[in-house]
Amino acid sequence: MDYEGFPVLEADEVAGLIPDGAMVAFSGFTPAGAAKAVPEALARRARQDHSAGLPYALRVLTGASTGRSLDETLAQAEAIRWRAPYQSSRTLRDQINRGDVDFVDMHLSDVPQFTLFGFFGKIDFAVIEASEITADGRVYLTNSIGASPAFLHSAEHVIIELNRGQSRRIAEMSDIVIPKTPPYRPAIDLDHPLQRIGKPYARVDPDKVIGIVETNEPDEATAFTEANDVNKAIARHVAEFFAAEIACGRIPREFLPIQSGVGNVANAVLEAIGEHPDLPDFTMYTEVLQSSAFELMLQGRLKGASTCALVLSPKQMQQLDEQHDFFSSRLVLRPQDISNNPAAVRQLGIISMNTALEVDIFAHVNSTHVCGKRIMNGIGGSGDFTRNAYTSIFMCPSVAKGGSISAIVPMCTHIDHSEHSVQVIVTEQGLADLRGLAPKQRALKIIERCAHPDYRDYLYRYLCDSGASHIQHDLTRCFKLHQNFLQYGSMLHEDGPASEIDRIFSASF
Ligand code: 0RQ
Repeated sequence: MDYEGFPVLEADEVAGLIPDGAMVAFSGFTPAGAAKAVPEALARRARQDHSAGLPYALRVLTGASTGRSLDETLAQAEAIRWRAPYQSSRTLRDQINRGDVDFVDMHLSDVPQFTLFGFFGKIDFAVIEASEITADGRVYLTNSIGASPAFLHSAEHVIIELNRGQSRRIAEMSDIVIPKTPPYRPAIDLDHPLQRIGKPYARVDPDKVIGIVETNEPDEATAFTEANDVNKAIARHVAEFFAAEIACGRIPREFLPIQSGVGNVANAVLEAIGEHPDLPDFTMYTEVLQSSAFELMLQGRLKGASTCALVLSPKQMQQLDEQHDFFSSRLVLRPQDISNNPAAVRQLGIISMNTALEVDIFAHVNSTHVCGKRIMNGIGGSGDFTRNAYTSIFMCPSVAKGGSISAIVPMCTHIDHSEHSVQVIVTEQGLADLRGLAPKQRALKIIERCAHPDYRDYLYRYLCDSGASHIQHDLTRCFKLHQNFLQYGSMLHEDGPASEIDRIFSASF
């Protein structure tokens, strides 16, 4: 049997063609549009080979994180040897942190050009989910574009997962372009988030397509919980900040396009922006469009969005299909080198909002490594947006793990975003606008506005006792809070900073 001249294969047949050690590039940017059947078949093959005493593990490349059937299933089968550029799977995370899997944590906008320039080496196979492929090699992608156009271009062999369960009409929202190679690369012609500059399909050389695997599965749903009081407080501070910035003319009256990270804090912030009476209808230029943004679009508050992936509930996906005309004029799906393009971010004046694990008193941000060692997910697109944003914002609860961890620390144990790129910090305690402030003023403001009251005195004293210098640090105890946590399970252990707090803080700054 064939489809448009391409052989139709079973997923297990495809798995049989992919040898141990191969570099496989899968579609997927979050669970949206991720390959599903072939990774599961590869996991089955890995288990069989392992029980026969044979090695089987792959080098796995994707657009970003993926659905459960990709990272989690492959990781459980111990079928991943090397992984880039981002992940959020519990099993894979543990394997990376044990040193069993090599993980390359990188800016998502770089993935397509790393692929095209050969920086990852040879891409042996690309496994790409599509809603349609034509005999002449046009590939219509599904709920994310990610790095799939580059993977289709660069891979030696291509397998298409033709997913009948995904709407074919999503492709009408796609705007796909592969930028030319330097030194012949012109500027990206984007004056507005919704401007279209490409085609609704990606291209593949038909001779490279070794087969089609037919599937019929929706994307795996991402669970969001209702916003809690902490997230609501963070969201309120952000919305109030925007209203004040517009009122004093630092953000134009018509607002600027917003980038918003994924997760519960981001959902709460978008809801708060939507509800704020003084904030105008707005646009987004972002990498993931998630459920709260979709609802705001239905309400008319979100006028339009450029994104790389659609992470919506099954009900919302159905609405998207049923009200196609409404959404197709308001949504553009782009490859990640365009959705996250640092030049476009500067050009369009994007306001970036991302979540931090920890922030230090001088505004360095750690988004990725707990205690500087254990990776959580990866930097993702946060750096693509932060560095060139019109205003860059990082948000997080002031404490984690029931108060045993302070998110505000003297010195971050790993730095993803430096003080030079970070402009505003927000916790449920308040918001610190750091623009134009020297390090000492920054530290005072972050401690006063963002730190949890239980940690404030300790942080003040750390600053004061560290002596005069441009950035005030005491290298003998800058990681004391982290050491306490590692040793005693709490940063505020009685032998640690808590017992020091009774010393009266009386320094002058
Ligand atoms: O742990 O799940 O065991 O309870 O970290 O923290 O508060 O639920 O927040 O889900 O938004 O994740 C930075 C990881 C935040 C995420 C990070 C523990 C905390 C909890 C999760 P539990 P929350 P979130 C767009 C942009 C980088 C990529 C990025 C992320 C868990 O936002 O990966 O921005 N960002 N991409 O208890 C130890 C601390 C901690 C801590 C929180 N200081 N120390 N544990 N936790 N702070 C997306 C893409 O790029 C596709």
